[in-house]
Amino acid sequence: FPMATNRTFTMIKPDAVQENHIGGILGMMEAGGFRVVELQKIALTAERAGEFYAVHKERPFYQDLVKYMSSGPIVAAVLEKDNAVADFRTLIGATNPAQAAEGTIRKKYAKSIEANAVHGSDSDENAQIEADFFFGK
Ligand code: DGI
Repeated sequence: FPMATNRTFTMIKPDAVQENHIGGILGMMEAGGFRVVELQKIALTAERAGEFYAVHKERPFYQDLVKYMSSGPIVAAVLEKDNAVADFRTLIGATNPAQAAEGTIRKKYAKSIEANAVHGSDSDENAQIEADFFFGK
């Protein structure tokens, strides 16, 4: 999938989809200056979720994370904005919602460090890998 430094990859995670927050979350992304380039609602099998989070394989929370991310459909998207990766990390806020800043997506929608509403790529390189994972080479 064609990525560049002005693109990032995101997912709206299962609990946020289940609780009808797709529109609210996409709205915060658009209000934050991001344009939706690609969008797909899809259910991940445990195997696919495990593959997506393979970098966390050795972490104690890996099994729980895989189970959670395959517990219901997610929404995957490619977003476009100048300085996309860094600006999007700012918009979503800290991994742990207890530490997420006011006005961030996780502050508003995350329920716990695991069910934290959204994913955002942490580098241009990973944004490319993650976009390819859902939207193909
Ligand atoms: O890039 P982030 O999503 O902000 O955070 P990360 O790459 O460090 O971790 C990926 C996901 O793994 C995170 O969104 C939620 C989950 N996670 C991270 N740390 C913990 C965790 N889940 C649990 N249960 N406990 C943790 O300490």
